[in-house]
Amino acid sequence: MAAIDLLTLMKPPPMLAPQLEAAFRVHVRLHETDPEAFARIAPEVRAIAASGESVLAAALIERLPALEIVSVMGVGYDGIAVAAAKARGVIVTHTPDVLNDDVADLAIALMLAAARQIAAADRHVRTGQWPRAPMPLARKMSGARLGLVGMGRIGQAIAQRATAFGMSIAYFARHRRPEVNYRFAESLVALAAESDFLVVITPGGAATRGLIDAAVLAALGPTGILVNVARGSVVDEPALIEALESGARGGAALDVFATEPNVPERLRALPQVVLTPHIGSATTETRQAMADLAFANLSEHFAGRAPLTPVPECQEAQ
Ligand code: 8YV
Repeated sequence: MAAIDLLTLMKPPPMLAPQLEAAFRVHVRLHETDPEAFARIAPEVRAIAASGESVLAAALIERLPALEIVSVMGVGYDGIAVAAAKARGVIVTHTPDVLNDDVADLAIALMLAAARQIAAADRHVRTGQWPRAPMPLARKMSGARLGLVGMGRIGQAIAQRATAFGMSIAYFARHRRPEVNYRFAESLVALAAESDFLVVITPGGAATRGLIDAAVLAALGPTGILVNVARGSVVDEPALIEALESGARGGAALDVFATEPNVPERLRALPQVVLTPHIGSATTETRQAMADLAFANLSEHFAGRAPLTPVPECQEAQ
């Protein structure tokens, strides 16, 4: 495969870079860093490596006549023009399942952090406030009501963990999932209205843009806690900031944002909000598993076999 040209849309992480370098002629973000050099190699590019946050527009696919496969190291691929890739016979792969545990673990950590005000408590100790005053009382999580927006593989992993906290669980998704026993809410607003914690774990992209809007936040109420471990695009961020600024005491815990890595100053100023920098899958173990699967998809394809984990839209093509 060493003679195969591969373009990366991201700076390849350390667990993926050596595998790619050993197997391909790797062009790291050449379309952005050196458009002239890119124009020379573009007709030869047969593979793309991307991250879950990468953007691959149809226009770039059009410039790559020899492109065969796009391997995303991430479960989300909302930035990839899958329809355009498919129309050209280009297969898109991603890395599902290997990150379910980590993202579900982080969702629970954020729920606890928001309810028990862990970040504020840490600041309370560090800034020497403890001798002057106790922390205000927090909110109990065990036994509370969890509403899940999305009931895919990661949603199910979150629900499984929440069960151990004695939480009652309901969900809303585009389709009811007969294989799970959790209660299906008739609408997102209805789910929000009956939840203490609303956890967002649904794919990003056009279909879910701004799904968590002012009406959903109003239904969640001033003491409800919003947790987002999906994509920033799913939450109407200005509406969330409005709700929090106008007295939502429950708060929010967010791992993803509308325009990463930039987080609005108004959001950062809110003490009842816990913020993490898109770390859902960011453990050494999981990132290695994701890199290995992203690489295996490429190597299987170029060995003449079907890639292991094509995105759903590309599965019938196999
Ligand atoms: C990573 C993600 O941020 O899997 C996803 O969809 O958002 C994350 O796991 C990223 O894709 C790592 O490359």
